[in-house]
Amino acid sequence: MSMVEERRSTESLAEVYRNEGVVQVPGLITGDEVEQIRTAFMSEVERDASWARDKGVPADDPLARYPRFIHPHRQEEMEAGRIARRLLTDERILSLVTALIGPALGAQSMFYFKPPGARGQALHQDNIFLRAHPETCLAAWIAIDHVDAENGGLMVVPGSHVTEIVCPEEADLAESFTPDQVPIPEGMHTVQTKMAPGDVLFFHGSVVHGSRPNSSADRFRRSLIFHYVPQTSTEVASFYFPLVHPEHQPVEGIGVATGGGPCGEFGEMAH
Ligand SMILES: O=C(O)CCC(=O)C(=O)O
Repeated sequence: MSMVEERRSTESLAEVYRNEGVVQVPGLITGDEVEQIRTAFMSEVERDASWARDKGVPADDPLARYPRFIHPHRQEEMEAGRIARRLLTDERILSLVTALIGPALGAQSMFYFKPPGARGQALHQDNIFLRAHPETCLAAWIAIDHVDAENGGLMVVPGSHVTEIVCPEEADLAESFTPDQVPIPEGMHTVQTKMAPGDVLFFHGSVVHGSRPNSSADRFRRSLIFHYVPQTSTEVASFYFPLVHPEHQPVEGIGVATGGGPCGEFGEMAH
């Protein structure tokens, strides 16, 4: 079965997710909302992006002017932050998240601008960072532009959700702005996603995924990304606290994952 699900029944989405660890839902967010998100984040990054700098990005790198925003939902003083906060617990997204992993908590928001010429992000698995235990995390990757191979759309390895977390090797820094890369699991292969604005790609915390550079002349590849963890998690890495409850209730009983995890201190930073 294809990971792009045209039929909108929740059962069929959940079945694709169970089999592949990844499922793409077309048109979940409306064109007007996408436009509002794009405008709010662009005006914010063009106003002041100094707080969002990624480590080790040189001043002449396209990502220096357009750094990704980490946890914008915590910055309610800016319009982009209020939008991220609202969408993190939006019913359309959350009901699918719940169908895939059960009742969930918001753990992270991110916005990638990925302008023309920007490097991508080497293949990785998200739960090495979030360390949600005993289950895993789930990403909801919302396309804000048309994304494809040329502008560095996401690549995923369907089926890799059943693999363990693998400790990363060194990535090629000419292609990736992050330094770590995991290999493609044996017998599996990457699939290049193709998404339209408003499509949402949901994927499991063990799914190997990443992206190549934006090699287009003039096409941004913007995406708003959320990460969720099951409410039944007993541990999550400290970087993701405070977790966001869908009804904005206090979150109790989830501990901070300690001890560095199997591959060292990946849980103390964004990914
Ligand atoms: O959008 C990308 O290029 C990478 C994003 C990613 O890896 C993630 O959301 O975990």
